[in-house]
Amino acid sequence: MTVASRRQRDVPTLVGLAREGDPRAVARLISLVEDASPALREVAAALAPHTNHAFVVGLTGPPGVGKSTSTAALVTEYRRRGLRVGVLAVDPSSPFSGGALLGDRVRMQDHATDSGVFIRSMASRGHLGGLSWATPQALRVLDGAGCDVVLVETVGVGQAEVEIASLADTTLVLLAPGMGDGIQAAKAGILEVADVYVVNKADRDGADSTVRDLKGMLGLGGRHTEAGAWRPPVIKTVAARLEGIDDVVDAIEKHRAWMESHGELTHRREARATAEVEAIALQTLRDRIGDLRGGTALETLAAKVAAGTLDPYTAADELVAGL
Ligand SMILES: Nc1nc2c(ncn2[C@@H]2O[C@H](COP(=O)(O)OP(=O)(O)OP(=O)(O)O)[C@@H](O)[C@H]2O)c(=O)[nH]1
Ligand SMILES: [Mg+2]
Repeated sequence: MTVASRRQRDVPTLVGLAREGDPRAVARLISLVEDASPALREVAAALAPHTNHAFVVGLTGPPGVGKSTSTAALVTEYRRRGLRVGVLAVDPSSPFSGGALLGDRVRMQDHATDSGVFIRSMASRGHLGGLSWATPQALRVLDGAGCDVVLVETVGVGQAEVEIASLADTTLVLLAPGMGDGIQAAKAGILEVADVYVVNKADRDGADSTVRDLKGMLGLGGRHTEAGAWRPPVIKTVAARLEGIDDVVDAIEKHRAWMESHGELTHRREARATAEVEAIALQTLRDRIGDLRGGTALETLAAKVAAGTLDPYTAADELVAGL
């Protein structure tokens, strides 16, 4: 049996098993995605008919604010509501994947034996933002495996918030008292990406003033102050004691209902798909340009441009015409 035909047998079998909730099949499919396996195309095609069910919730915020604790608490609440939950923890600093984020795993221990929960850590492989390029595909795997909700946790390191927002249906931004969050939040641009604010560690001093600061800032301007816009609520939680977590889930549900009634959910998902298709198409074009005339076409044209015998636009036209 050739490698290709073995793969053809494997992928549909894996997808079938994943759809039945087999955690090993889910893990295997995510590994294929992460490793950019040649089977990626086939995996994507096999999953497509079974996707667009899961609701994606992104959690971001500064280091140590309680994202992992909140993620675990949200899993508990969603399970209480009878939903199947997937968790993707994306660690921007870790060169490891799969078994990384031991601390997070420990926090997830309660859920480790629950067949209604899939937990996966991913490294971001030095990708500029906090998120791995493989995250959208991994989301599809969890979606295809029948998750009703997928929680994506990533640490807020600048660009990551923007990326998580482009990936999630609802984005939670977590803050905690006494982290200078007000100004930090504004600086990081997270006022633009949050659909729901969570002020965690509300058992600590200063939670109320953090809430006040945030509400004050939300009134100052930005997309949320436009007429008819969604107004992000600010919710206090003590994630470590599961306090306020039901309110967070209610807020997510409200945001979802708002998006559905305003066509925003479709809009967000289409924008996400647009970016994804475009990225794949551009990569394909780049690969084909690289292959042109045994890989020498670009080099030859570039030499002419550098020597001043050809202008760059004409060179680019020639390159494109050769595809
Ligand atoms: N007092 C208090 N501590 C909390 C609360 N939630 C989380 N913590 C603690 O805060 C610390 C950090 O929590 P994590 O959930 O690991 O925070 P994180 O945002 O995931 O951290 P990174 O992934 O490292 O950025 C841990 O020691 C938690 O036990 C809370 O509501 N109150
Ligand atoms: Mg964490």
